[in-house]
Amino acid sequence: MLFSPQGDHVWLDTQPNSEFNVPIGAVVKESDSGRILLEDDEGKEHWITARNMHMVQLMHPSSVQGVEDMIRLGDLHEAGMVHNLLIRHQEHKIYTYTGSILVAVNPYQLLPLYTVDQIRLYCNKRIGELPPHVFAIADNCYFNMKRNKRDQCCVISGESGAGKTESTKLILQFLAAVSGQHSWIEQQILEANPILEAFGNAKTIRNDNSSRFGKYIDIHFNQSGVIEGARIEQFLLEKSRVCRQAPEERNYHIFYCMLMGMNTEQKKMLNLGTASEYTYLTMGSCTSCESRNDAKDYAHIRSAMKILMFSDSEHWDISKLLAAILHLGNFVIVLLLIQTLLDFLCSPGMTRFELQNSLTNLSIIVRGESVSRPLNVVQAANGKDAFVKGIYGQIFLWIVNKINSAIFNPASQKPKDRHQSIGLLDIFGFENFSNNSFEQLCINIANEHLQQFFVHHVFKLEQEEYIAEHIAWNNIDFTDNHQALEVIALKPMNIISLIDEESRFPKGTDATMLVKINSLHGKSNVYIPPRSVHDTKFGINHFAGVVFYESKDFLEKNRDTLSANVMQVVHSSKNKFLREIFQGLDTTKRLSTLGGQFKQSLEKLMKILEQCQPYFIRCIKPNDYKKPLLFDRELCIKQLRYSGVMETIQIRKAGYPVRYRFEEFFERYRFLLPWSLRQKNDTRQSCISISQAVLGKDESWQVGRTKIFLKDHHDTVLELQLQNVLTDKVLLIQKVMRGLK
Ligand code: AOV
Ligand code: MG
Repeated sequence: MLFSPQGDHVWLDTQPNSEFNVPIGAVVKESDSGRILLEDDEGKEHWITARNMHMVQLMHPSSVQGVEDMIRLGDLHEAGMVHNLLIRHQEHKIYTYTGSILVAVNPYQLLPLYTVDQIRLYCNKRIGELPPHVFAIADNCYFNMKRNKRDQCCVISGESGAGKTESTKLILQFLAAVSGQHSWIEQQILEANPILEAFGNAKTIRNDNSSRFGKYIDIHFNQSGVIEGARIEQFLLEKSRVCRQAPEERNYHIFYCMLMGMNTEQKKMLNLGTASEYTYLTMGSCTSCESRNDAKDYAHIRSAMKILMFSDSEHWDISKLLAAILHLGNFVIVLLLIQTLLDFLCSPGMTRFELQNSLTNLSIIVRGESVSRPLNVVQAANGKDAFVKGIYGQIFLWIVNKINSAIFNPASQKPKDRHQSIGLLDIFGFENFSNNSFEQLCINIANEHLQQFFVHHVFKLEQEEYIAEHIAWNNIDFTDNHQALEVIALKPMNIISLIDEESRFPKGTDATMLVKINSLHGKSNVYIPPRSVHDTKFGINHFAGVVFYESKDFLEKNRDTLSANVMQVVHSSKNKFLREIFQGLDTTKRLSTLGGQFKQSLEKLMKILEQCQPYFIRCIKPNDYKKPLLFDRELCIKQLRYSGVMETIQIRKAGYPVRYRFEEFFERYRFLLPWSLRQKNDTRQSCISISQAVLGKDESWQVGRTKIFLKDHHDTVLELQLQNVLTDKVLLIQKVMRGLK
């Protein structure tokens, strides 16, 4: 390249061989004899002379200005992609398309993008008509549900703190607004969130409001597109957090909210103090969270509960159990007989003797008979924690059921009036902490499943269909995580099933489990065995990187059992609510383990998703410090790379994401057929005529054997034309009618 004049934009490649460093964008600031001064995207200056000129390349104009849809980038490489997101992020343009897939960069600040006016603006617009926005995705979901009479789903992915939950809430807010009724049910669906987040979200080091459970919200619409009801499916709440938190992390929000928000009298009745007084709230040495207002949140939780028909007594019952959990946490087993504590604990309905006995003795059922033996202090403490986790887990399930009973409308399930629905999937994002356990494994497996769903849809199904339809097509390579998923969770003797098998085996330990996994998967490139026989950490090569898991406590967490006598206490407790939340749960008879249940619910979810027309939102976390306007290129490149955005651009650029069967296409767009070409009885030819007339002969749509294949923007053009023609028709009819009068 020749020496560039001032103002030229270039790519600067300073570290060609480092893994996550790609050329950075730069602008020529000065140019004098034989050398130029560059300022790169991060504000750093570089002098370039003839000797290192090979590090510099001219930038394509599309990259200089940035593009709304990455398939329009002239520089179609990682550097181009990350630079595009970076310059847009600096201008608060956090949304960018890749075809119809939305990339959302977390702004970590409130932007004026979500006002009522913005909702109105995005309502009933095709993708590409307005700047990229999460509302545009929501609107297209809604539009396609009505147009295609098909259930839709929105799969929102990204690592912890990337913005999945916020995006989900925004989509819900949009759908509630455009479905147009401003009714009670819409308000109820929206208000389910603060309750679920209070009980299922917590501050972690990655995210001040981290979802510690997965959720799938299915919103049901009637034939006219009005919201009729909804249903929430939950996945695997991280129960261990109730008893233990890592440094700088908190327990579930609800505890802190309750302690900050309850009035003195209520707190006195429950014998409650401040958060710092409770072992279960102070394990992470962090009881407050800068970005949250616990007292204010409590007021919101209370009002949301009222909207979702929680009675005052139900709320009080929950509060009593939450208080009991906090007191139990402070309860040192050797001081078991401290009168005041026990008196308090008895108040929710257990007798002191029963509780003391159940926490300090272990009952096991041997050949139908219960055998009891005393526990040592450590075992008793573990038993207490298991009890507490059990109570909290059951409260959470009870709350989800309660919410569902308010928002679910059985009428929407009638087969005749088959509902149309939009499902929103918001799970816990991929996690890699310094210490990872069974919970992280489950979370990361869920993310593997989602990634596979994405790969399957965007790459596999699409390319298979081109071949089946005889479309001219050059195959695009993509990274498939199918093999990893097979080893971890799908094929016989996969890692999860080995953990499960060992959990069912009474003599199984974390060590024997590791031995089995090593012997079966030691040589696979997905599994990384512990370094020595004394090492208890194993690694898994996930699509988003290698994660090392501490195998200690895996089996206990997976078994997730409560001892028989704790269950006995619960069932004979005088506390009706405690009995109610455990109703139907007999853990001693339960066959399925936690991992087993989770696997089952994930597989069920994948089946539901497969029935839907999917939309994808890829959330990106721009930095690890939760800071606005800070864009860590390396962190972003990593996320773009593992989520397959680069390959997605290639396939979306080359491919045809929109396709119709000829009959469908003709039925919808027949009004666009020029008069001169009508009345032919050949649907295929009519489709071609419509496309030629509306899209142009030279445009890159294609005709397959049974379908017509279009680019995303073709769909937009067709829909806009159709709207115009139909409006013209209405105007014409109105004119004729007026003439007749
Ligand atoms: P996550 O759902 O992807 O993480 P969240 O949606 O909870 O992440 O986002 C984390 C935080 O980022 C939020 O609490 C907001 O402060 C901020 N944020 C995200 N999106 C926006 C936005 N559009 N506008 C303003 N701020 C935003 V996890 O649940 O941890 O995987 O398990
Ligand atoms: Mg979340």
